Amino acid sequence: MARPFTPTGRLLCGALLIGLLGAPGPAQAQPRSQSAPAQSQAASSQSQAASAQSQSAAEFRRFVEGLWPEAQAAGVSRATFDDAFRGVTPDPRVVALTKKQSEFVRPIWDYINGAISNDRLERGRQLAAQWSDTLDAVERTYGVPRAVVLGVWGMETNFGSFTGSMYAVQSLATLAFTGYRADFFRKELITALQILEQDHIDRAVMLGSWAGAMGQTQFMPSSFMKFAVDGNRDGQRDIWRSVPDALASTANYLRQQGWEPGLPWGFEVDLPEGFDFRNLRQGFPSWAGLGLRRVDGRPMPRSGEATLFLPGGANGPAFLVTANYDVIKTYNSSDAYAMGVAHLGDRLMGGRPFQGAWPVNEPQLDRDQRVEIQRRLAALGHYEGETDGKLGSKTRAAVRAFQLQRGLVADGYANAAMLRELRAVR
Ligand SMILES: [Ca+2]
Repeated sequence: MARPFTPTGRLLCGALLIGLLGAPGPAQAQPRSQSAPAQSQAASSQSQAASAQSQSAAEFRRFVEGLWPEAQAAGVSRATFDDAFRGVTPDPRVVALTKKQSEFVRPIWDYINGAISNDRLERGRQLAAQWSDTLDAVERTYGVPRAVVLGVWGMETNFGSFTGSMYAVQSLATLAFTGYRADFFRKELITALQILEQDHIDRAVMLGSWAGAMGQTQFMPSSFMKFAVDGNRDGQRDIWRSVPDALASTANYLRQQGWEPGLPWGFEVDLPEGFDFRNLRQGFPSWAGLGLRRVDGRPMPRSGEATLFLPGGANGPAFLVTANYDVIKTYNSSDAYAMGVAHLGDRLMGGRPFQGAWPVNEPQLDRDQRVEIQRRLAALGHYEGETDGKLGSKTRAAVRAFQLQRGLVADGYANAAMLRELRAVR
């Protein structure tokens, strides 16, 4: 999930993917500082550690008890509450993962190449065949193509092969307790308790990622409540163990987020010689009129609008993306993730690898340099987002505004050359 990630109704992807993406979220979120227990100078470091641990355990118990009024107000019984927290302590693995994930952002092509391996394609094709009837039904009911549903399933959990083994209540309680986006995770924790209260799933099966994203396609508890459906009509919405439930729930999620049936997410295009990069958003017929061609040789759609997207700059692969691409980004707002979902789905349907050449030999910006680009764009009045070093659509728009103002090729691409341009502004 998702960066400037709006903490409502969104999903989080699996811990592995989040680690690669540097998503979700705020590098600035810090674990709550623990008040140090009084220690004598003579105390050994071992007993200090033990004392800190027991202090922390007591604090955690107070934190859990402090949740009770909220849980009760949400309709959770005391029996469910006690059972949910039985034996639960803060999970140090969760804390470690929150610190790990925002350190490094891989180039989009590295991420996509890593995510779409031959093994994953093979597994995806097998499962697409195995679940073909289910996918037919999902397409008919929700109007979301199987390619996209399979793309999410593959990117989130490698088609159910790594759904996460952490008890969701423990992960969410750890995050809420340590203060990592505490308000968001506290609400998700209360919702997780409601899921147990309503007997949707047993505690022993309520497993997921470090961030509490659960099941085959990694729904947060709030997304489970809003969007999970009973795909196999057995009376349970089991996104953990039932593939039909998980696939139907994912399609329902995408549809409810605004998926427009019949509109592609987008596709790769060839740009004509002398293309004017000041063009950004047009109807498909206008794009065709400007000389853009799909690399797969198929005709341009007759209707619908699309935005030109150049994730590797003017010389890299070019894409036209639609409002449905933005719907994929409600799952996880990273472009690398959304392109991964879209492209994995296309490849599973027989599509070819990207044809354009990524700038693989270009030196990569480090975090300080990415932050500097944002800071300089902000100083010039082009950028109002966070200076977090995460180069997303806001940064791209700011780069583009700067390029247009300076008469540069307006590809919105932030790289070392762009940083040099910004540093040269007097
Ligand atoms: Ca079911």
